[in-house]
Order: sequence, then C-alpha cells, then structure tokens
Amino acid sequence: MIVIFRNIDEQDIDSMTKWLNKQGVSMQIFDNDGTIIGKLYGNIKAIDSRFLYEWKSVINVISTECNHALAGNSKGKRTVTVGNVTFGQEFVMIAGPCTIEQEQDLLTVARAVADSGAKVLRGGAYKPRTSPYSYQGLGSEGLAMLERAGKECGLMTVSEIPDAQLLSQFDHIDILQVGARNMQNYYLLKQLGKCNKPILLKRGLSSTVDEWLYSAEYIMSEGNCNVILCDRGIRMGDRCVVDIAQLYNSLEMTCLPIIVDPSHACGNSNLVLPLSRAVASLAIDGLMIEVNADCQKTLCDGVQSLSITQYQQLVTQVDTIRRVI
Ligand SMILES: [Mn+2]
Repeated sequence: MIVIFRNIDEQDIDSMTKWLNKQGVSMQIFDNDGTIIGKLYGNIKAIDSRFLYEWKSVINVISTECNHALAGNSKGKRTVTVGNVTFGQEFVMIAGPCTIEQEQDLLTVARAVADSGAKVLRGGAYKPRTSPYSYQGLGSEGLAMLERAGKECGLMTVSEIPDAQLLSQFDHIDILQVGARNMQNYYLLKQLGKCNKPILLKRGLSSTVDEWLYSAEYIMSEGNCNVILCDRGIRMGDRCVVDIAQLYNSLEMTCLPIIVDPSHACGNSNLVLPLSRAVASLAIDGLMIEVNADCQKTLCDGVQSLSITQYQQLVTQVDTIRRVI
C-alpha cells in the first residue's frame, strides 16, 4: 500500500506510524521534491485503506494488491513532457548514434535528424558492453558533446546512465536512459526515482512485461512518475524479437508511454525499416533509431545503424503508415 501526503506533516506522519505499528505495519517515508510518499510493509491485510484518510494530510491511498499500482493502466494514460516534447501526446522520433565517438559526426547526424523532424537526440557516453575489451564510450566528454549538439539543433537529449554515482554528470542531459542490462538494477532504479528527470526504461533482454512494469514501479514509487518505456525486443536464439502481439498487450497494460527501439531488436540495418513500419501501425508513442554519419567506420553497433539517407526514408514511410492508421 502507498500513501501520498500533501506535505510533510511530522505530527500526522508520527501518529499514523504509531497507529500502523500497532497493526503490525511499518511505513517508510520518501520525500521527492515535496511529494511525500509513505510505503507500507507488513501485515497490510489488517488495514482498511479508507481509514487512512482520517489523517488530514493524506491525499491518496493506493493499493498495491493490483500488481502495478502506479505503472498500471487503471488511471488512464500518462504523458511525459520534456522541454517542447510530450510523450504520450505526439509521436516522438529519437535518433542518433549508438555511441558518441566524434563531435563532428554527432553534429552531422543531429542536424540531419532534426531536419527530418526528430525531437530527441540519442548518444551513448557510458556503454555497458558485452565484452570488457569493446569500446566503452567517452564518458563525461561525450555527454558534453551531446549537450552541445542538442542545443545547436534544438533537440532534447537522452543518454544511458549506468550508475547513480554519475548523476551529477547528467545535469544537462534531458532524459536518463536505463539500459536493458540494468532494468533489474533495483538500487539504480530507486536512485533515479529520487531525481526529477524523465527516465527512459528499456525492457530487459529476457524480461517479461510484468517484470518490466515492476521496474517502472521501482522508479515511480520513489516519486518520479516521468517514465517512458522502451521495448527493444527480447532474446530469442541469436537475435532479439519484438513480439508485436505482446507489444499491443503492453500498451493496454500500462499508463506509461511506450516507444520501440527497432535497431537493437533487429541487430541489422536491413530489418530496421520493416520492423519500424510494423510497430508504427500500433498505438506506440515513438521510435528510437540508431543513425550514424558513417556506419562502416563506427566503433559500436554499425551493423544495425542506419545511414542518414536510410533514416530519412524510414521517417517518410512511418509517417505514411501513421497517416493511414
Ligand atoms: Mn547500440
């Protein structure tokens, strides 16, 4: 059970805690930018939630008996606004290189995708790679390049944060991405729930939709409800697959905007365009596409990256499909 308080009212919280303790329930309090959340643990069944409204600073009591109290769809769709972009209200294109390697190439891509209507520039600075010998990214220097390119082209920015200790380095990045490998890093999710930036939460490589929504729940139950889900397919043999029927289901199950990342799902640039067309026909909220100035030269995910020309082609085709739908 989750209790949302209007403000920190020490007296109310103290007396409620004492009352709850008597019923065998404990309460943990979180303060997120003035939103005060109490998480209840223990013998919850002993509590009649209606009674908690007796405390005057209580605004809302949410049952967690339904699996996803905050990320579920019981209260209709949520939107997530980042600068001039509103996920859940418009179809958002996120594009850019897998990894930031070189400022000039990043700018070339940023200008091209902005001209084609993208609203968000992606680029990895910290890259959790399968092999420790693979390129690991430029770190803070890469983030600074991303910030400059975003500013110059009027694009919002998104980059993966692998560790909450790096949060201060992401001050000027607009959206924090949780990578597929970190979807179940609950400590990281809790820390991100305490910050006030929108989170792009990728689905884990082998996670069920249920687990994915619980991860969103970890962020939201700390007070940060600005979560955007990103389906990047799940592992099937040597490839990843976006299950389109299940994607439709996911859209029905959550209040959060869902975008799809066909680049990592396909692992091959030939397949990115057809998969994008297929998922664009569902009510998804956007696409995230890897685009590179020079796919041959790049150090990371070149095989699945689109050239600028291929990206422009994709945008035209996706737009056509969305108009039809
Ligand atoms: Mn990549």
